[in-house]
Amino acid sequence: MSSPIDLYPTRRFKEPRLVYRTDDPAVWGGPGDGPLTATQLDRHELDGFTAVPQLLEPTELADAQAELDRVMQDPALDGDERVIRERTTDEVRSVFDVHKLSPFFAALVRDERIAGVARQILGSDVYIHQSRINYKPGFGGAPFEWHSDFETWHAEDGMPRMRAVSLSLALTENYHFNGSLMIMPGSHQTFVSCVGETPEDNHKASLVKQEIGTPDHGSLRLLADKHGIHQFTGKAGSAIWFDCNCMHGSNGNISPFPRSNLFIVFNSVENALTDPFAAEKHRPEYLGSRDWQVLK
Ligand code: 6CS
Ligand code: FE
Repeated sequence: MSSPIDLYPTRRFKEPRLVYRTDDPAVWGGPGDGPLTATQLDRHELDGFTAVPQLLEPTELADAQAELDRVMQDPALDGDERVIRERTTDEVRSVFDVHKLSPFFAALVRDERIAGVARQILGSDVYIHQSRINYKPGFGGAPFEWHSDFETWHAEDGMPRMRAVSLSLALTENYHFNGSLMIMPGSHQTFVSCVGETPEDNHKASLVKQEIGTPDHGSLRLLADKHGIHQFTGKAGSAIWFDCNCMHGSNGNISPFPRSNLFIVFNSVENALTDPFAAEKHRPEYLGSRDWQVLK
């Protein structure tokens, strides 16, 4: 498979670079294409995210939380590589492929309130690039360092363009003190070319603590000075749509309350993966799907 021209070179130069986003809007569809209004789409283009105060009805939320508990305790997943554990406590940090592991989540991601918005934002049919539960347990859930998801998906998975959007759906309440998501609003317009080559099988380390593909402090300071930092809080059942190139991260969780979110990445069918742009080989299917089906 050959790769198209690399608009976003990363992990290649000795010094970091800031690169303007090229030709890829955050919003590809219009108000007639789905549930979001023109005002919401305009804000999404400017900020790179859209908050939804209540995506799930109470009964749906109760079912989703029961399914979360079932997946987290499923003995069939013992030793499965799709289960990532915290380095120090051995507690579950993430479970990947939840839309394949759970018929409940498989149906949920196809719901018009979810898939319909993804199609509207991306202006095309979509498929699931990656899905996961981020569990962030209480008493020691570790942080996620500042990063752009697109940087990793471009470098390690071969995602050519910025035409992917993520949904983070809160399954427990996200307080400001239990490691909730922070985004720099508007940062999706700038690509930070990161320093450092991709080691072999980098994902085995990066999913516990990302070190390669995290921007240098100077670039982060520039972006934070320009855009500020927004911290999301919300009840269980609330959600955030955010662009693949948003600069984001989250603190550790020393509170007793787990911060568990369902995280689904939708990619446009017109943006399917090619060879990785900065890695020897692409990552496994559960991290960056190549064997996908259009979401119907
Ligand atoms: O590896 C991934 O696909 C995602 N996880 C991490 C920790 N960083 C990049 C991306 O968000
Ligand atoms: Fe991320």
